[in-house]
Amino acid sequence: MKACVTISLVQEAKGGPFVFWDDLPRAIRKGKELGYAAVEIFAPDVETLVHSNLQKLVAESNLELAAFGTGAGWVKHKLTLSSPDAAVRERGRAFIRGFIDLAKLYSASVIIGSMQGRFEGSVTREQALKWLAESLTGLGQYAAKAGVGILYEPLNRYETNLLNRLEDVVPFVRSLQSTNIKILADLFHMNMEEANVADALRQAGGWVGHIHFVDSNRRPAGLGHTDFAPIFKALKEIGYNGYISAEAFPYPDSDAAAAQTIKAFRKYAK
Ligand code: LER
Ligand code: MN
Repeated sequence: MKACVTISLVQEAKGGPFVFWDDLPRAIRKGKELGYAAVEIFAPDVETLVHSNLQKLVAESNLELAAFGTGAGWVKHKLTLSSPDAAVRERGRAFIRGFIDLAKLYSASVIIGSMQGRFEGSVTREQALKWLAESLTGLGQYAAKAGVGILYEPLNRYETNLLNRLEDVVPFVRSLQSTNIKILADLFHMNMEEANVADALRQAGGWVGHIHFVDSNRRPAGLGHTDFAPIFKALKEIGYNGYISAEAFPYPDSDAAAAQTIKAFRKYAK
């Protein structure tokens, strides 16, 4: 398993659960210094990253770029893949295709979390899931051609009413018949939705493609009441060897949150 840390460059997400904020060079430097193997970047759009010094910063640091988050497609641009408006869905897919093109350059994956959307008004859950599945199928094919992985992230009930538990997400993702879409298991969302986090991970097995490592209260791992021992035991049992990515509030501040998370990583993941 490899330690990873999140960096957000999205102003509209201020107050959200990301460890480092705004200053990309400093975050990469600090992540490296603390012993992280990789970073996960949450950006407002692809253009911001193209015009940043990302390529040079990543090359110099020798850190891997694990994944790009696309949640800004929702929080900033109000795009979802299950919108009743076909034009919004297409703009949502175009937004994500941009990140897939970028991810190819870094051997990174692309996360689809908040852009899954929700059903409301006269739209049924079945209809919204159908639109979501259509979009994910197309994006899966596009990403497969680029050799990029997609990580689908189930969220808790206050963020989506589509799919909240791994047992529901596994058959949904399987039905897409895509070889490169896996599940991002966020331990904060799972703490709220799963009967037993370790069992849910065990049952999802090889579908687990990425972990958001965070405590019950969304503070860094070790500062809440999640019992991580059985969770890491389950991850080892399923042979998970991917990223364990710190996605938590910068509590008490970014540097301390990053230090706390890698301390917890070393305790549990080894
Ligand atoms: C993003 O990874 C996430 O977990 C969502 O809850 C967005 O805040
Ligand atoms: Mn998450």
